[in-house]
Amino acid sequence: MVITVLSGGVGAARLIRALSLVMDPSEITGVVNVGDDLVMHGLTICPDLDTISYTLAGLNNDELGWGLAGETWRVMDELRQLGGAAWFALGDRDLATHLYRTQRINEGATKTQVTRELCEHWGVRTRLLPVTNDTIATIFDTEIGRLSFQEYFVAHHHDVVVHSIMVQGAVASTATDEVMAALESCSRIIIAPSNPLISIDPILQVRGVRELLASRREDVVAVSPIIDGSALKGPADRLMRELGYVATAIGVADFYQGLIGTMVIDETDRKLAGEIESRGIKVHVTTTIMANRDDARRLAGVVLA
Ligand code: FO1
Repeated sequence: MVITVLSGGVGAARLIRALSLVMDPSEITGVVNVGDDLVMHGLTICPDLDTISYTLAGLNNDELGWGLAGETWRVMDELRQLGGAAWFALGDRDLATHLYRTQRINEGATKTQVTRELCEHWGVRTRLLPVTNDTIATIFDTEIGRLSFQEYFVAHHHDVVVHSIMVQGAVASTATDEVMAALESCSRIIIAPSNPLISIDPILQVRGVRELLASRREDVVAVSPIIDGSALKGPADRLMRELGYVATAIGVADFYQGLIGTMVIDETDRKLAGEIESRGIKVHVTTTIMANRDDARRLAGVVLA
């Protein structure tokens, strides 16, 4: 079976790693959010693509949840002493990735090409595709004004009230040919347990993606990132409440209404299954927290069943 996974960062990385336990990793394509991408110190940084590729290569920093294992911070320490912008921490090893990507982009390569080169270098067999090679940027209108993604997420620790979210550039963007071909030809599309509003929505807003999913609705399976009313990591539950959704698997089902045929929810949320099914969505209940390899295998099995 060939599958495509719509992916944010950590939640998607773990799901793809789980799927790789039960199927050939080269039959998985990750279509990855680039709405968090930024240019800092002149370097092009793609946090979600890097989180997934580092995780699949076994190089990820588990403690931080981003960046590389065994990281050192000498460049950032020096930069801080100079009074430079060090709030978005780029580790010494991680910097090499951004330097390489930026060099290749300056030479005329696309993010798609650079991602392929990096994955080949790290021995990642899953195909990772940025959803678009156009520039899109997730922007927050908040109680303290307009913030870029990383200003909201890192500088303000996602602890300000959000009034609305926009994906700048999305209307004029197009999904790459590789992305559209993967979405059209795979036997199943999986929406990873990533934040629906800030990780998956920017992918859906890229021209062509939403319509494609709607036309293949019966083949689309979403894994809920909200368990018992909370997100495992990050601000998904808070943002859903602030933007008028119920912060449960039901809110997730409402957000994906018309795009998915099946939803996988956690055991803890079994009581919500009937209400989700009443929206015309099939429900599978299992342990969605991947605390060990057995959990990961079980979830992967359910998603592929
Ligand atoms: N997250 C933080 O909380 N603090 C940081 O300083 C930080 C730096 C950083 C550098 C490179 C990178 O790829 C990711 C980084 N992240 C950092 C994580 C990132 O902000 C978020 O995980 C994603 O954008 C949300 O998916």
